[in-house]
Amino acid sequence: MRIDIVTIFPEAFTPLELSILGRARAAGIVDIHIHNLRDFTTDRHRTVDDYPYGGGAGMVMKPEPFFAAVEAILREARTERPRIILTTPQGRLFNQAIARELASCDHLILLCGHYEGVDERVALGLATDEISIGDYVLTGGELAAMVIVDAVVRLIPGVVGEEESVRQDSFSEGLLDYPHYTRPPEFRGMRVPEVLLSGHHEAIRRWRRKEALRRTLLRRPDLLNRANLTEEDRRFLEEIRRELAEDT
Ligand code: 6GU
Repeated sequence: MRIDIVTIFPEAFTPLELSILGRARAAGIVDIHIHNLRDFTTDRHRTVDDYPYGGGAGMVMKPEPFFAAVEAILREARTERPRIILTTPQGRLFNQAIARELASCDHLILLCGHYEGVDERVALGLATDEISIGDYVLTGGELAAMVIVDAVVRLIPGVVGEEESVRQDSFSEGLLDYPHYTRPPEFRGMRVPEVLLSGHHEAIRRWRRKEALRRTLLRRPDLLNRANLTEEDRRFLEEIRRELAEDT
């Protein structure tokens, strides 16, 4: 997969050189190019923003440098139908399903928004997608772009060591993850649940499934309505509800 990022802060993207993402780049699984938006300006001051038509506070990012940057990327990459993603708090809310969809693409171009906003013609005439990473406001789209790249790249086969760990992780099935423990068996008065030390694989599987359901019910009940629940899951949820009622 090829990923191009267009930003006024190219130096903010060093995290993409580290750890799993750094290894995926070194292995040639993903080819990431960072572009300075100012390199696509034509004036002496390399201007990327201007006053808003209609007045009001703050500056608006000019459209021409974004169009010039994408056109230069397309001339170089010659890919068919890249996804061109504008990061903006007004976008579609990013989630695991969107990450999966983007992970199947050959080419992503991410445009990082800033200031009060980006001239609407970038959304209308250039971007194929507008994405937000959550209901809060960041000073710029750089962190959002890195969140999207991280979530997408780890889904590409070969990037994360064990395929199984990607398949089983939180949200891949629409539930929160179960609790994890490692040694020691007791730490500061907190004991590892006995079943995990038992070596009884079926009992461990059942415990993990039930605890994933318990956490989802308590912390994110909204996820349960959309999850694919089995008969066993429904029985576990009944048990959990009964246990909760007994505790009060
Ligand atoms: Cl994509 N950009 C900015 N500036 N703020 C955000 C965001 C994006 N997603 C959530 N907040």
